[in-house]
Amino acid sequence: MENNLDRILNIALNFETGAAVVKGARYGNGHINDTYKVTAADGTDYILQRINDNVFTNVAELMENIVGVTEYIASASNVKDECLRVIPTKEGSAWFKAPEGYFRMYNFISAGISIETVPTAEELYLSAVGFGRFQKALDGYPVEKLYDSIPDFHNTMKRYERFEIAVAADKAGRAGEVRAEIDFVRSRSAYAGEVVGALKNGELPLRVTHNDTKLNNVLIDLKGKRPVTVIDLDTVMRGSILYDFGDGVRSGASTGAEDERDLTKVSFSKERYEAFAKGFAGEAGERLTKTEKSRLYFGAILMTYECGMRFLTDYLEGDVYFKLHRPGHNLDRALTQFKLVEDMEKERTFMRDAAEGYANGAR
Ligand code: ADP
Ligand code: GN1
Ligand code: MG
Repeated sequence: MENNLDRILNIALNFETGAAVVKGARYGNGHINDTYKVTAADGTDYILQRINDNVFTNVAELMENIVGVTEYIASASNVKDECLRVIPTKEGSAWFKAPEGYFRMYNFISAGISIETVPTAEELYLSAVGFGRFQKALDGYPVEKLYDSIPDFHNTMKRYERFEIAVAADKAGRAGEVRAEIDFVRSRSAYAGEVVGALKNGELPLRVTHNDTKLNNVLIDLKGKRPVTVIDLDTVMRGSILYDFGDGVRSGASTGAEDERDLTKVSFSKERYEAFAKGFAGEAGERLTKTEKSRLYFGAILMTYECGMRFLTDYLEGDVYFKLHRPGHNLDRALTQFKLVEDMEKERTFMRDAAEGYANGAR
């Protein structure tokens, strides 16, 4: 749903900004929420978001998670300006319910930007350092305080079951044209149970993880060559560290965009994988268990497989989840992910050695 900009400004007036909000525009490239950059009469910028309540069905719990995590991180930081803060409504609530849906406001962090293009190895390294530090920063966070904002978010088994249901139902009448892609997912169904099983039997520990560590969810100061802030905290929940490592690689180590149509431009970059491994495992590696260190690399294959399967499922279900900018967008996205999975499968040894090596401080 496109929200009318006048309404957006009106909604912004309900939040505790220093001065009244006077202008605003759509902002960013997220696939889930509707994001606006708004500016108050005193020149201060804010982020106003309509929360996608189709995806996040319990907004109160979602915002309790985010308030808890942002306050925890800010309390330990000396650069408060660079910390994500929830701006309350004038009534003191963390969200505002308008007829259009649920809205929230954040301080606008201008010290860094979201990289939306294919990153250089150095840029990806910086993003990895950012996500690695985020992981460390939340190490002591009381997990019992966190709600599952999306239950089974990275339960790849459940994702696989839903995929098979979507194939069988074929709601959008598209299954016939994507037989090869359906076969691709089926032929690798064994991936789906690997991490879920290891978490269940205790081989891998549950940690507080971000779960959506894609490149544009960390703001980078390109001039200062440093990560500034990890954003998009909707999915901070219990998870495996493999997910955070994996999604960073998925989104950053491709030579093409996530929705590139020319698949000859899409391949797995070993150089950028190495950069991500160095940054992430270099920051967070020390505290990892032996099993985590040795299986970190598999998170990259799993997250890419899972994400491709989610795009394909959404295509089969008639494009009900991810934001689209053109017809066939979800299928284009699925195809890039499957190409990357194939590439990564040929590089398992290299991937494992690099991630484990950096995690052990031995590379
Ligand atoms: P989505 O869940 O839709 O991905 P995000 O929270 O990631 O939504 O926001 C979308 C984009 O808006 C981000 O990728 C980033 O570019 C920008 N953004 C979000 N929050 C902030 C913020 N506090 N300061 C600056 N930019 C932000
Ligand atoms: C979504 O919200 P955004 O755009 O950062 C999605 C991720 C996917 C990603 C693929 C809550 O991330 O899980 O990996 O798109 N977020 C949610 O680009 O589903
Ligand atoms: Mg985002």
